[in-house]
Amino acid sequence: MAGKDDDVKVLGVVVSPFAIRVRIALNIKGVSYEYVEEDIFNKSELLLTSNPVHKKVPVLIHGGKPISESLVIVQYVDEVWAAAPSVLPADPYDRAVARFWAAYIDNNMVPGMVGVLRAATEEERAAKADETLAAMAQLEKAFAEVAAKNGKPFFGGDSVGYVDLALGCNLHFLEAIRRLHGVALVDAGKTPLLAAWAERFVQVEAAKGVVPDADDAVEFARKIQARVAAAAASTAANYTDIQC
Ligand SMILES: N[C@@H](CCC(=O)N[C@@H](CS)C(=O)NCC(=O)O)C(=O)O
Ligand SMILES: *[C@@H]1O[C@H](CO)[C@@H](O)[C@H](O)[C@H]1NC(C)=O
Repeated sequence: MAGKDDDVKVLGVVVSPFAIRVRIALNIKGVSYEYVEEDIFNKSELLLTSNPVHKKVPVLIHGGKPISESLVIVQYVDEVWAAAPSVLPADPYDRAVARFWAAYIDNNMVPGMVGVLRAATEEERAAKADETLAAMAQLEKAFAEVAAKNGKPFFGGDSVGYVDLALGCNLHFLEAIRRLHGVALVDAGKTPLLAAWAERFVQVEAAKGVVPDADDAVEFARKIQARVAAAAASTAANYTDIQC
């Protein structure tokens, strides 16, 4: 059996929010790992065999054993490298609340954000932006009720936790949307607490070198938009799309 600290590999894509979560979690824990950049338009055999169900990044391979789904991976990392700092809170109720908000981010905020990028019409884009803003308003409220009320800088308290990872990994795409479409989904006017939180998040040591430049997200978003347009114009019935 592999030791706790050896043989850790992450299959990722530099701009993938989900892969970024996992990499920051490993950095928080001080785990060294091999990072393998995937091409999601031309997936490696290792990715296809490690995550045969979804065929998506990230995959964490620990001692030869693959684990998929970013939020599942982050929990695994928190449990295997259990020494502080913790990513999830210790109290069961607080853990449940953190899981609730992480799920909310993935089920409500992320689809809106991705929808803004993939929208076929400006009308659809505006609707998706509204959907994302509604989710952001909920998250602003959640932050106000927990962290800000106690004077804490992060959802996780004094340091970055589960909800911070779930949300913070999307910031470069939110900035890409602002640059591409002029829509501010986190801004000092509408969500002042989250705007200030976002500035703190990217400064955290564990996030440095992992959170990509918004330019890279812009380039990736353009690639995805070109594919969406090509798919719309195509009559190929077997077209299967890439999700991000
Ligand atoms: N729910 C998954 C989402 C992972 C995901 O969507 N990954 C994208 C990259 S951002 C991907 O690998 N897409 C490839 C595809 O859709 O075939 C997670 O949290 O890990
Ligand atoms: C896909 O990746 C394989 C190696 O994994 C490489 O040999 C091949 O040229 C790539 N194809 C494209 C279209 O990039």
